[in-house]
Amino acid sequence: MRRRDFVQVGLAVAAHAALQVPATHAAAPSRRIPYGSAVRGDALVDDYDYRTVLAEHCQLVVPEGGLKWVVVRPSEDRFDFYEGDKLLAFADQNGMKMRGHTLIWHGAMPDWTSSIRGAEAAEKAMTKHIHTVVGQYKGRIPSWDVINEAIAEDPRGSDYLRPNLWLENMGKGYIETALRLAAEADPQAQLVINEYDIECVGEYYENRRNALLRVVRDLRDRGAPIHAVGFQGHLKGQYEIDKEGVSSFVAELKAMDVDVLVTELDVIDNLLPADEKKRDQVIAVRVTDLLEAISDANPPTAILTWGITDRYTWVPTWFTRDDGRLNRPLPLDRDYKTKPMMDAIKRFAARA
Ligand code: 9MR
Repeated sequence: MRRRDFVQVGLAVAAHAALQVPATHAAAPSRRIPYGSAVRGDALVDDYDYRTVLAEHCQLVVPEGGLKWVVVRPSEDRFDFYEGDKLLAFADQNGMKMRGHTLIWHGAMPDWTSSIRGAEAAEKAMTKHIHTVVGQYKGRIPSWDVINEAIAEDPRGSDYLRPNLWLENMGKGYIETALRLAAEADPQAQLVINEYDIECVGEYYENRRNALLRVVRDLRDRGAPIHAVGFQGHLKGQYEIDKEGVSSFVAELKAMDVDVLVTELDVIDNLLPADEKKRDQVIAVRVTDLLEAISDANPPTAILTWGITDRYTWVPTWFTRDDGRLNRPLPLDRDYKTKPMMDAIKRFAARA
């Protein structure tokens, strides 16, 4: 990247005034699928090159952590929108849209929530949270991951939902309640159920797709506001995409008038070849296979990767390589150079 192409701006983080980089290619030509990335709030402030590549490549951003309960709800009575506002300011200044992630998830919950007991208290806490957070960004965050990772790890029979605070206290209906609360707070927003491990070949993945279909069908039967399913897309590079399984899953959703999008794409590469060229090729193939399989039935409304550069990724937290080489799960390398994964996404987004 040539720094002199961009106007250096000073940092005045508190006012969120400094996150702007000069106008680039952020505005999406109409009819292409918008591409975006999860963003880390600290790097957004500290790393000029990071801001620049985000502005250059993305039409969408989503906070990797900044809108989770543990950040937004330091205590029962306090809401902290510093991180959300900071990213929204960056998005606004650079002609991007922002997605919201996430309202209801078992992870990243502050300790104080573990004392919530009983259906009434849980619904009260859920109502306050969703009304306040979605309300705060009404008309400004057009798409929300309302429900994240609700499917049981290994769904069987009636045990197809993952245990969490909400299921334990409110029963299965917590999903419908959360969606209705989000729709009340912003009737225009796209409301999404977001899920992982629904893309690859094998019974485990098939069971998880079927459980998710069951949830969506039930919501549709009850007239609940569910607009889209998010494929997180944390692909394990060693597994093939179930192209037929994914297409028929997306077709069944489409028949219920439910869209799909890709929300957290990356390719976990700890078991892929050491050779970087070979590794990058496999990664691009997996990404293309997933995007094609989805689009064969219904093109995704958006494609987001869970980070844009290998410099900032969650993957090594769980999937370091035995050979000591660094992970390469994202579209740009650690020096912000484009990899085949980015080419695959761009080709795809433009074609659609
Ligand atoms: O990438 C995120 C990581 O930095 C956080 O520590 C973690 C807990 O908040 O969440 C990670 O993001 C997860 C996302 O919110 C939901 N799907 C799986 C993602 C990767 O673990």
